[in-house]
Amino acid sequence: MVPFILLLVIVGSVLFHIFTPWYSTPIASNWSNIDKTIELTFWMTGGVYVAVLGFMTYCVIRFRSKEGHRADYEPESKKLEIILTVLTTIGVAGLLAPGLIVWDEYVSPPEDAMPIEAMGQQWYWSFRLPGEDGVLGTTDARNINADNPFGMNKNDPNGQDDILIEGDDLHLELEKPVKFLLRSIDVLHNFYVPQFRAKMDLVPGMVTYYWIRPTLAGGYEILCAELCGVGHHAMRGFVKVEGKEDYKNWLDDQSTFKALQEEAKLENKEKLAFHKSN
Ligand SMILES: [Cu+2]
Repeated sequence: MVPFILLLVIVGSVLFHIFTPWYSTPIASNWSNIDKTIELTFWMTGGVYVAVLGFMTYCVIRFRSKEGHRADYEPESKKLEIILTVLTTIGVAGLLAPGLIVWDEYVSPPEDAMPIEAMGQQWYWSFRLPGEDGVLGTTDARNINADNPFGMNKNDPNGQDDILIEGDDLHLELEKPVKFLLRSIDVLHNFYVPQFRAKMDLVPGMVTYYWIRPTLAGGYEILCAELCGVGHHAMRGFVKVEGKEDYKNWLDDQSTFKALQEEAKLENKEKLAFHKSN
């Protein structure tokens, strides 16, 4: 009965993975290498899994208890230890080495990658794009208030033309490489778009980054992939990958830091006038 159940587990696991209903989403970025490392990990760990269970099945049949037979006592075997050490070393190296190569690519953005800041807080995303100068202005968490939610340094000339997007709606131009700069103003978050095969933690106090080149037009969901409090499940955004023309139209509708500051000033003046007149 035991070997039969073990065999059933092996065959069942393999069949389940062949006919799994949980396929990856279609890939929408240049990171097919990430998929390849996942596949390699899957094949290596899957192979070991089948081999170990197969060996167990064999042992249960081959060495079943018999009247008058006793197991040998062999606490140490140099030969077996060497074989297992070498095999394990090859296996672990095979799992780690491709990942290191892909990681190096992942954090080495091309020169022409446009920086885009994704800012996370409980529990929503906001985005900042460099304006025409192509440079993001500096920020400081101490500057954050209702009129300056990004904590922009008001005196930094590079920040004046920065485009601030407070809705959870980011657009990207097809085939244009982007370097995502990730900033959190409260707790750990993680900027994840499954179709891009890319994610990374946002760590308060530092700026983390990775880059992608969107390769497939369409709308994708942005998820937070790091448990960040009771609203974590609702911390979602939307990214749209589109052609040059549509992207430019969207960009033209967005406001710069300077324009938003002037709006805020005007609003505050109106509020003040309203209070005085009452
Ligand atoms: Cu979260």
